[in-house]
Amino acid sequence: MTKTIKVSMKDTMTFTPSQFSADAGETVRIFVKNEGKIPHELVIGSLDNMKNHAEMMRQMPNMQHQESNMITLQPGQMSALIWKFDEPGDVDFACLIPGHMEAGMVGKVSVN
Ligand SMILES: [Cu+2]
Repeated sequence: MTKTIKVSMKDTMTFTPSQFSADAGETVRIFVKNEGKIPHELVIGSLDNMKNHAEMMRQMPNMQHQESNMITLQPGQMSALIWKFDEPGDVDFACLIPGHMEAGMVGKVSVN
C-alpha cells in the first residue's frame, strides 16, 4: 500500500509539513507543490550528504540534475516523488537551491 503525503514549499523557506512519519518498508508518494515565486526543490537524504551537494551546487549554479531522490519545481508547479523508506530512523529532506537549506528549508521524516 502506498501512503500519500502533500508537502508545500514556500518562499519563506519552509516545507509544510516539515515533519511526517512513515513505517519502515513503506512506500510514500510525496506530492510536492511550489507555492512560491522562485524555484524550490525537495531532496531526500542525510543532512551531511546534502550539505556536500549544496556546496557543489553553489560552485555549479547552472547544474541541471534530476535524480530519483529529488524533485525540482518552478513556481506554481506540482509533482510527485515516490520514495520507499527502508529502515527505522530519521531521514532528512531539504531544498538545495543555494541559500535555502541554510535559511532553514529542511524537514524530517520519522521512520518507525
Ligand atoms: Cu527552496
